[in-house]
Amino acid sequence: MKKLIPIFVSCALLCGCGRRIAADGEIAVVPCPESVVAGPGVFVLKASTCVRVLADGMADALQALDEALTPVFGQALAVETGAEACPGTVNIACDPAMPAEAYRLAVTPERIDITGGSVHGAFYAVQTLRQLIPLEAYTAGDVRAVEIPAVEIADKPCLAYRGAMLDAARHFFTVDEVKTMIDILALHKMNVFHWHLTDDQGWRIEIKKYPRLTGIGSVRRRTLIGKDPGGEYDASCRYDETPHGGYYTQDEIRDVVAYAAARSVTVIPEIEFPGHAVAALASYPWLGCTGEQYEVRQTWDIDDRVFCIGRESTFEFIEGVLDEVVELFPSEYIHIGGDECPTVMWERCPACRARMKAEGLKRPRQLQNYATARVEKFLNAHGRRLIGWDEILEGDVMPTATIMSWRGTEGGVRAARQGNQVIMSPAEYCYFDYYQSEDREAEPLAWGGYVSVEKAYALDPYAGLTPAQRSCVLGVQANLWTEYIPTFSQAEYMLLPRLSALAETGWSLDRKDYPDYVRRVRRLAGLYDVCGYDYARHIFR
Ligand code: TNX
Repeated sequence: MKKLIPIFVSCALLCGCGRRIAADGEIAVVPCPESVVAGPGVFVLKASTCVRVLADGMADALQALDEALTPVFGQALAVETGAEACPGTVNIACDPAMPAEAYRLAVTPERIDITGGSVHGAFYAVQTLRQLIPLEAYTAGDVRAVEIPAVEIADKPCLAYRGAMLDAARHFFTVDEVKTMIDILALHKMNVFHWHLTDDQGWRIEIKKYPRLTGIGSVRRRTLIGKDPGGEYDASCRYDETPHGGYYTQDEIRDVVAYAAARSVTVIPEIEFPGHAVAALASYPWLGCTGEQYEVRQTWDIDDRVFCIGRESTFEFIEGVLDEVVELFPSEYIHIGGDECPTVMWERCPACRARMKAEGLKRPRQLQNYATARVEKFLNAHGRRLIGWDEILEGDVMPTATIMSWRGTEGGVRAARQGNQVIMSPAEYCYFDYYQSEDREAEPLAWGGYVSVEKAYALDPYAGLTPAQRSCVLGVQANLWTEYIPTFSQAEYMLLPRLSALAETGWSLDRKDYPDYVRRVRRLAGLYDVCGYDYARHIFR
């Protein structure tokens, strides 16, 4: 990721010379605002224009404005506080009568008025303003003034939860890369970063009580490369023999959480339980049913080696981990995974069988319900709510759990019908680890599947639900699993522009229009270039 910081601007500021950049011809904002009314003329935003802050608590919106304009002018605009808006300035106000994430952005030849329902709304107004700045302003150099087209925008999101997941377990991404992901979410007015921190192939979060999780569990000896043989890991497999590892210290996690909060993004951590557990079991063999010493996994797919549900020590462990997790992450929701958890080890395990008997459980699968319910009680006692993948619906799910529907929308529909809250993330629309063009040969190796931008755009999170059931749908999420995504620039390439399509479902569900989105996203791609994000350029040909 390259950041553009022009070095020539100081001359323009000192001598008052420099160029005035004309407004771009069209107004094109992604995700689509609720209403856009173009007006006559332009506002001329200058390096000398003042920002006037009319409400308390707007610091994050102001910071966002600085970050948007510093690459243009080489410096932030001057800031003053005041009780009233002024002509010739950018005014930032708050109207608590509006929904928290709503905003109005009024650009006239006289001034720019930003009004947020809260700092979040004001932050989103700045994200919209970024898309009104002529793209040339970022590259021209020697910029003294930029024209912003006159427009009146009133906007608010349709869905409360607009998320994306990054799998930092299959491949590790640095704190700076994670922050870039958060920048990308913020640009698209997305408000949840789901951080997949543990899996068979790596444990990535420092837990003080259990230091071997990162001491042992954060490094795998080698990594399967090339095509996944579909679960058969034999001599024909090819490996990158370089150890792969990395983890986030608790200080780094606090830093990321604060960085995200300043961008109106909540970080939801995911700690996988009771499946996808091999890295944890490799660190502490007593967490498994047999006590065997395993290696951190080097291949992909589903693994039979999961947490033992028979022993109390497993619950002591997960509660010890979650104690630290809830300290680090202020989010209301904590994700405990719950997907793809085979029961074969439990079936053979005397402790698990004893647990089934003691709890009156008829099928091994119910051990997962039992374990999930215990973890949920623990989280609730800490004032938090549990999210799990749709597998937690199998058996008796607690009515208070939130379901992330990934195996199609069926799980979500079933959950909503029984009154559970739902986040729609069906693989055929939302899995951005799938190929994004039909010509697989021309693409980097991917998990499989095919999710075009058009398909990503077509997600209807309300399909199959009555109006009453729709209120159970919190929102939508894109998932970036990283088995075959070893670098962050490849992650950007897989995310963009598909993430903008998902963002529009979340923000603009009641006004989606694919041809119009295509027009607007072409313009947004220019901003991706400015930000130095990699993206699937061929989609735009
Ligand atoms: C299924 S989606 C998984 C992941 C894989 C992904 C690959 C889910 C909850 N589990 O462990 O990485 O497929 O697309």
